[in-house]
Amino acid sequence: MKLTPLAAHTPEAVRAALAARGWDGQPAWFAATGMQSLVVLLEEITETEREALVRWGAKAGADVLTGEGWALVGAPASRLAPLARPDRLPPGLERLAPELGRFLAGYADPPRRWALGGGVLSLDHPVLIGIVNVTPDSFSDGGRFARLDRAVAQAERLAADGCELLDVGGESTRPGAVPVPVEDEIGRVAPVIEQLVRRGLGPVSVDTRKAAVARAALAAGAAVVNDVSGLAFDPALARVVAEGGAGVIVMHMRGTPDTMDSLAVYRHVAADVAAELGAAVARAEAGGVARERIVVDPGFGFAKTPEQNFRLLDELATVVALGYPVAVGPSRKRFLGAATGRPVEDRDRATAVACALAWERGARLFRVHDAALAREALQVAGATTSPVPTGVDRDREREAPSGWNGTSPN
Ligand code: PMM
Repeated sequence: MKLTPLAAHTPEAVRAALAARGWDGQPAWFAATGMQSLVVLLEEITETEREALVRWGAKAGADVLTGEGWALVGAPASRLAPLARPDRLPPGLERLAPELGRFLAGYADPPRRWALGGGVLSLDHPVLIGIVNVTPDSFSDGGRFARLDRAVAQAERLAADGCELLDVGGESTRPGAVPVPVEDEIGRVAPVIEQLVRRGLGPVSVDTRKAAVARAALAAGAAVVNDVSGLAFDPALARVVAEGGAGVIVMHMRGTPDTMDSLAVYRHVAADVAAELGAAVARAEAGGVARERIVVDPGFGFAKTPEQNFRLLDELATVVALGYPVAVGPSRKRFLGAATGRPVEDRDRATAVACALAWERGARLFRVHDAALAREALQVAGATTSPVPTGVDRDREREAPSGWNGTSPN
């Protein structure tokens, strides 16, 4: 007998082992994803539900750890799947099916496209978002690109270095930054957006929390609104995005740039951020924004201590499990300085590493100041871990009539 432990952090090793033994791509992929071990934390459960889970766990061979009002359930995805099917659900666990079904469906078939205003971005590879700051006081570029021509030159360099979206921001969100009146913010971003679109450097996103700025930016040709407040700052913004047919990035933060540092208190940072992003997504959808237009961002550096940022980076899967494409913006941030001791102008290598780690954990879009280094790191990461494994026809797989993940609640 010969024993070989296989890598189990992605389905790839199992899929390849099955394919090498004659399995077709599609069933091999199904079996491999079904074998992946998952852990879910259930909270606010009743005593009856807890007892039903323990009974089910003993029968199904799943690990169930419980306490008052909570349970941790660990099992291969294929074993969890019946819990998401109303017809196969053990009595007493009816409340579990819808949410578990949503999670498993998104896990088995993560979003691979993002619909922007006027087009679609494929997420089968790492997508770089280049930062074009037109603030005179941005913490990381000192306002060097405030002038229109410099903003255009910066955008050209970012596009040449592989950025597929350019993010234009006219208001600094660092702690203590002076708020910018709407008219000034429009005056900064709209001419730059217009120029970038005219020169074919787009698509372009606007980094703003304000409906009036977003409206002007969309009129100038922007295809995306990137809101660091997660649609909490301006209640009118979601509707502007919806009516403009734009894409949206809803980022997690708490409070305002002035108050956020005092709000960095979490019970479990990844779980709390995911829950609060869930509320942000609900605001977007309530405003009429279509699901396929929404990207979520955990908001590195916003209302988080360095330690919390690193926990969040490591536990990004909890945010990915919301089922929306995930963008991250670790670029040059303080937590990278905390780990490396490097000043803000020397954090692009650390940024590139953080992006590669985030890709491996499921992020698909990367907002960066320097695209060249991040692109290289992501090329290596993307070549190592791909959401579309070689030898699998994902379109055919999507049409599969059955499988462990035939659990979609829809
Ligand atoms: N960070 C900043 C500004 N906008 N948007 C998104 N989606 N994610 C981020 O992490 C983010 C952002 C702050 O950094 P900057 O002032 O250097 O642009």
